[in-house]
Amino acid sequence: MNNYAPKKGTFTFTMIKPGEENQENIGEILTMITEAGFRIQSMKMIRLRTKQAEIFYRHLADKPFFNDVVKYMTSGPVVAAVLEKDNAVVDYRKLIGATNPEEAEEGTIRKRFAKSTDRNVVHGSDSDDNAAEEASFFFSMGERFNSKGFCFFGWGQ
Ligand code: IDP
Repeated sequence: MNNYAPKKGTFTFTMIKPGEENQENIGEILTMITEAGFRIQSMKMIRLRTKQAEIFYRHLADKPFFNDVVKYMTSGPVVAAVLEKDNAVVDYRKLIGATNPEEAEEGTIRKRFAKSTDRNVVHGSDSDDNAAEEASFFFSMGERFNSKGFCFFGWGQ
């Protein structure tokens, strides 16, 4: 075990969202992620409770679609992962594409797999601060592994 915390800017957080249509594409989505140069630092399948989804999406609490987002995100398991790469947040937002898949560029995950904004297949953190917060919402430092296979100790981010 080493005593280094993962440095901000070197990782992002993602979820593959619930639903049969996403479950059948988990393998292909993970392949797109690793082929784009991201290393998986942590990963698990988990079903969010309502309270957890409300907290995770609290920045949308005043939006008319908030309850639908919470309902959908708790409707089945998600695949949660921390992804490591230089410039991870920005590069991953590029890889997933625009929130509305109709506006997503060719070659992005949402363009390839998403049918609509409310079921847009993947989440990706939108800032380094949020990546750190979202990663620790799901994973302890003992569940995050560096490229040598050691987990982080977790002082500071
Ligand atoms: P992002 O996922 O691309 O970062 P956010 O604005 O943070 O986009 O919204 C979070 C999630 O809320 C989106 O991924 C999408 O599932 C849902 N969402 C955003 N805007 C709408 C909308 O106008 N209608 C329905 N759902 C929406």
